[in-house]
Amino acid sequence: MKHKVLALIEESGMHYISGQEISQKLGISRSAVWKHVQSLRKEGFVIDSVSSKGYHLSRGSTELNQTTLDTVIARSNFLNKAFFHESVDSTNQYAKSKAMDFPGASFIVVADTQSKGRGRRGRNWESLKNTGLWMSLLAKPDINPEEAPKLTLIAAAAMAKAIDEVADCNVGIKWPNDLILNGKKIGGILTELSAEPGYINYVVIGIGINTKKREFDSELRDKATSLENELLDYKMDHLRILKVFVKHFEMYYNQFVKFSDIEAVLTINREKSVTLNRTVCVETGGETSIYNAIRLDEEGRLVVLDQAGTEKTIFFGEVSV
Ligand code: BT5
Repeated sequence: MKHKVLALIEESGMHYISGQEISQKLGISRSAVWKHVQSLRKEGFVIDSVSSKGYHLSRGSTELNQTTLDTVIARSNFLNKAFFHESVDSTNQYAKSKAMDFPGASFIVVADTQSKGRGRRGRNWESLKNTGLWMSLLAKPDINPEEAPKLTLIAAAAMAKAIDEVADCNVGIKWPNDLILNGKKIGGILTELSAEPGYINYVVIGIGINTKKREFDSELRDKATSLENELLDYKMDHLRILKVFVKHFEMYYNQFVKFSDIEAVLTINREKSVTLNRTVCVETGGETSIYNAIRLDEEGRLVVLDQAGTEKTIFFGEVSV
């Protein structure tokens, strides 16, 4: 309930919101509202109160923790639950372990560090403490399992847009799951599926974004970067990125799940693509071939031309440019 009180105070922005209005909206007494406000103040939120006007948030927290994550959830029409941890093996793994405990629920998992962060095909994802945003969404969309790769494109579009807005930059997308800034990787997406023929039990969409200024070790030095490394004026703020991401993600997700519409998502993926109109190496089934990437089709698949000029459609695979 505390985070719902906070969400209402935050939503009123520059204006004050009365204790009466909060108590009516949430169905709790005014003294309960007061107690929640006191508890939020103890957590560092600076909430002014003026007797004739009500409450106003003069300094919110920029820290991502269970309380602030709950505030994000309180505003969401898609997520029902949030888990914040200082450390987990992998947020994807943690989400999967909770999948059956909350039937019908969609939720988010965030951690400060992951001891076994994973990329695709069992690769390692470096996730040192407080150097990036490490998160997973678990959802149970009523779609055909074959449609699930589109969720990666939705996440890529929503996160690229969120970072652009928050950090004032222009993030590129390397089809299908890499986020690129100034030619280097700032983030990646790992979508995992539990499904039966024609039915999705759940899907986990894991996203890692490097935010803090840092040196990467030898293996990553030439290919990885972070927002603070690339953007002089940017100061790490995971909470803002997450809020804006969730807003975009749920809009695209609802449009997709309810109306099978990913037009806006495809437009963003096309506009931001660092893959199209380039020569690409595509690795599928252990074989690597060189193509020219020419477009993303209406299903979000990569259409390429082989050396002989024949069109091929790539459903998934490892693409390097
Ligand atoms: C990805 O895989 O790019 C998907 C990464 C998903 C990570 C998130 S973090 C939250 C959630 N929980 C998890 O356990 N995973 C998800 P892929 O395209 O396979 O790229 C993996 C490759 O990226 C590695 O082999 C490294 O070369 C490189 N890499 C590893 N850590 C990196 C980092 N922090 N930043 C940039 N590149 C990295």
